[in-house]
Amino acid sequence: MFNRLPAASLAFAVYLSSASAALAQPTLELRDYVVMPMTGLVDGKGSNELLLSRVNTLREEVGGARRVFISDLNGPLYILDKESKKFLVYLNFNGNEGKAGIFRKLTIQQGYGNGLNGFYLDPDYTRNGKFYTTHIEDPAMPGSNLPDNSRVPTLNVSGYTTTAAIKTPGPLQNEGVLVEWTDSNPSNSTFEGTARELLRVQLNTRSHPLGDLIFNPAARRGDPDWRVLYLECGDGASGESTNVAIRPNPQRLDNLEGKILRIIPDLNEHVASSTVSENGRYRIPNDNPFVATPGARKEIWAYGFRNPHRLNWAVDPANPANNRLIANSVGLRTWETAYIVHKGANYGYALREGNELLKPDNTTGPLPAVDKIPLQVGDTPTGTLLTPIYPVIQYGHDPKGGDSIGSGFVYNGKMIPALRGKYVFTDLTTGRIWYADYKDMLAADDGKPGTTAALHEVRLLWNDPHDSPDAGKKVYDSMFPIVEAAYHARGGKSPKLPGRDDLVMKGRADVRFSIDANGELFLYSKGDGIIRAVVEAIGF
Ligand SMILES: [Ca+2]
Ligand SMILES: [Ca+2]
Repeated sequence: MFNRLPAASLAFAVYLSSASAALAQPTLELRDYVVMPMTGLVDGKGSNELLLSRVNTLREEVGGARRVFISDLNGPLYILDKESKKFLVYLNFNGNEGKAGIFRKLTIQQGYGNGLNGFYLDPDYTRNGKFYTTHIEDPAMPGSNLPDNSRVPTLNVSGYTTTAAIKTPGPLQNEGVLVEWTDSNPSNSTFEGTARELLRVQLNTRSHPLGDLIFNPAARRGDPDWRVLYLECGDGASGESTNVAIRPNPQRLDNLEGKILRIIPDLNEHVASSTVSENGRYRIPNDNPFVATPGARKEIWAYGFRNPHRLNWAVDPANPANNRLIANSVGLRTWETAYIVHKGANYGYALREGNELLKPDNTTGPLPAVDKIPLQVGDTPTGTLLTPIYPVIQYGHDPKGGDSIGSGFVYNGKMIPALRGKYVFTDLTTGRIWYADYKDMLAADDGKPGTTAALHEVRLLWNDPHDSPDAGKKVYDSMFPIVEAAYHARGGKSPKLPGRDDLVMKGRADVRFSIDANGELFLYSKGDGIIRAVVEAIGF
């Protein structure tokens, strides 16, 4: 297997022989890809300000070759030229007082998911110039909630109006906003065109907001899922609240918190098989599971989640019947989880955490003998009993595991055949990486809470550019020391990495995977603001 490695220096060869045991274990080789423009401060005060760049998504248009789109929660949506490695600001969402961007009430100071939280290109972007974003606003901030184009005159806002926020029971703090953008010339690297607010949702707190969004990459023109948008809304931290007025929000079908939603953003798409939403801005497919349930939000596709902040589609090129939507959801005190998302299914939170019972005091225990959850639409549960659906991946809050699952992908790229059919994912806090065989995940989706996919630890091989030239590549147990070294090399002054960590008190590695249009993997961290490419897999 070692002959797949690039030519090594003498020092590396010596190192390799002493580390050959480590390399016999699954190892991903990384190469630094690009350094994000710094939007944080090396001597920042709050935990968000300390992050050198809150890089949050990397997307590439279908058929794209020369550029990728990269978003930073602090406001910028960039286009990166893949050849020159130059960033151009495509749109800037941060229009806080004195800032040049679009949204006056964008909130970025506190809360991991606050700011420009979600971004996804329409599958037909290259032709129609459409893309979708989610961002978080604090209604208490000064200024209008209408977009300000005074510094972006090519954004035409003449017809723009906001929508009534979809109601959420209980005390409220922020609002999540979904916007459709239409660039009249998608071939250049500047934005010129229009925007439409599609949806606005009330959120109980600044935690677990409206966030990730995705189109089914396997859907083609004419398919029922073509240009149908899946998006997730976290529970606004309602489910862990001791306030009984909001604790059931992830279970209640009359609000959007703790849900995965499915809508048709374009009013002209699937007209015969859908109805126009309450606010008139998008369509709801007729086959959504709760369109006929009185009092239920028709946008809901699945529910009972805490913070399903990363969605991805697992695509099996050999058998499309195996294609699944996967949600990675951050746990409360005990379990990190990945779920296969099924239409209409109840994923249990806040009555379950992982494959255990979650009690009102937020500790977990064994499942009840009769494992049922009542259907609840409004204030009180109904008499209808449902069986909750359990995770296919689960790991515990432990320094060897983590306490905050990041994103994951089933690899379908060309560059690293050894990774095909494997689901690789991160923990945000510890920076640890694992893989599961996708077939094991499908097998664990069996209705049995006790069966989950086997997890395999993944190590990392990386050449620290700040080491002496002959130091060579080293093997790392996790991304944590890699990010830590790069954070300090970029001038970060915090002795520990920014972000909360209740496990080892060293901060957060804050590492996520993303994929380009070819399915090739990238790892990026908010801590050091660096994107790295996965270039090789050894020992898989
Ligand atoms: Ca353009
Ligand atoms: Ca199972």
